[in-house]
Amino acid sequence: QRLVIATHNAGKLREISALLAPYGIECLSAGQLGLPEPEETGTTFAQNALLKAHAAAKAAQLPALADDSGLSVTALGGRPGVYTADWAERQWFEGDPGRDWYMAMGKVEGLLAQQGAEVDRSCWFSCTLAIAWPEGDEAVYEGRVNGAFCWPPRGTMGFGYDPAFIPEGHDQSFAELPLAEKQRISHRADAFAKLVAEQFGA
Ligand code: ITT
Repeated sequence: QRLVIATHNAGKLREISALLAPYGIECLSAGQLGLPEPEETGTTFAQNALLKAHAAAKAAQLPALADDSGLSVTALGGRPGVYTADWAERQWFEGDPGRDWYMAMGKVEGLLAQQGAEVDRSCWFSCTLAIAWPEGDEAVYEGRVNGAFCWPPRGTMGFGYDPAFIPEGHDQSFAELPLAEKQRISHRADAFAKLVAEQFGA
């Protein structure tokens, strides 16, 4: 079975490939196939995940899996949420597109700091996975992990906002915990458990 992983985010691709490894699925990345990156015009995680999955399935004529995810902060009314990637300005590192995650985390911290030292720092990561087939069928799975926003950022592993997120029940950030632990408890792992139960009979 072949599956296109419809993401241009290297951190996500690494985690998704590892989560799929036990199921004997051949993963092809959107980058490897040279698929275009569709504009994320949706206002919900599900809309964006479906948009990316359908675009890739159609272009590659293969089933495709997309991941739309983000960090929601309680005291900020759930922001940045669907706009988590947009809060980081695009940067160009020697010709490679990238984003300034430190700046984006600092923006969250700046807004929290305005609410005073006693501000509620609770937040959660959401992950919505969409799988689409070239014929147009689709399915959606949602996952979540609760935690606290920490400042300054800690750790060098993971990607995106990992250094500023301390999952519930832990003292270390997602960027300090071993990847195996993140893969056990993350929003992505939560959504994956639902996906594999239904799609891969695990
Ligand atoms: P694709 O659309 O190509 O998959 P993207 O980075 O644009 O890549 P999103 O629109 O879903 O993806 O943005 C989600 C952002 O949320 C992502 O760029 C990260 O900064 C953040 N994020 C999601 N999951 C995360 C995780 O496990 N750890 C840290 N940050 C995460």
